[in-house]
Amino acid sequence: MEDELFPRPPAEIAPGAVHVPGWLDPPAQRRLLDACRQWARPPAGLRTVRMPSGGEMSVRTVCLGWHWFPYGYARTVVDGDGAPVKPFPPWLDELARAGVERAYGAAVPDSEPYDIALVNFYDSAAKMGLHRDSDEKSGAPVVSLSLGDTCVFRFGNTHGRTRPWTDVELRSGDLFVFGGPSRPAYHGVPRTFPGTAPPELGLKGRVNVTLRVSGL
Ligand SMILES: O=C(O)CCC(=O)C(=O)O
Repeated sequence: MEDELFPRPPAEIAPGAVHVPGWLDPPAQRRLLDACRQWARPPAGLRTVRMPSGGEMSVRTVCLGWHWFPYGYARTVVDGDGAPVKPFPPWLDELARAGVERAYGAAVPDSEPYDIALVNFYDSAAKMGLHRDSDEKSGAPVVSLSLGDTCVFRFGNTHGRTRPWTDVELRSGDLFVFGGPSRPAYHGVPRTFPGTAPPELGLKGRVNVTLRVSGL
């Protein structure tokens, strides 16, 4: 953060939606990326998600704790190799709670532990359409951590995929938390900026880790 020419202060993008630039320092980014690389291995590793429409998501994903498929959660990779989903490690719950506390200045208002991680890998062409995270039964805030290439994160409204929205640049190490009235907001990633990852991270592309409470 201190290397920025123009400092990027934390910002509330919408009620309950907070962007904290540079929250993870380079060693913490490295540790999280190393873990993502382990999680990406089979069985129950990185996969391409096929939508009910027949199309494929351009992002590749691996899940921890609960396996997300369109549109639900399971304990096995029901739309892939069938293997049990990898466990959600307790340190990710601690990281999620620390993220909420940093964003809101207060502890998570929900006592259930974080128990789902979706790890998304974006190559230079990958993007994610506007959608809501609505398959969880808990209203606890979603915690998003970015690694590697910078992206445009589009944070919309709770009514539909149309404007108004706010485009936020998420860089490696940034934290974004959305909860409260913004928990059901549409959001997506219309583009990344290939080649913008910090060279010392050793990542070509972008990785996003979203942490959620399933309520299941
Ligand atoms: O990659 C991102 O920043 C957003 C990911 C996302 O929206 C999701 O996993 O539902």
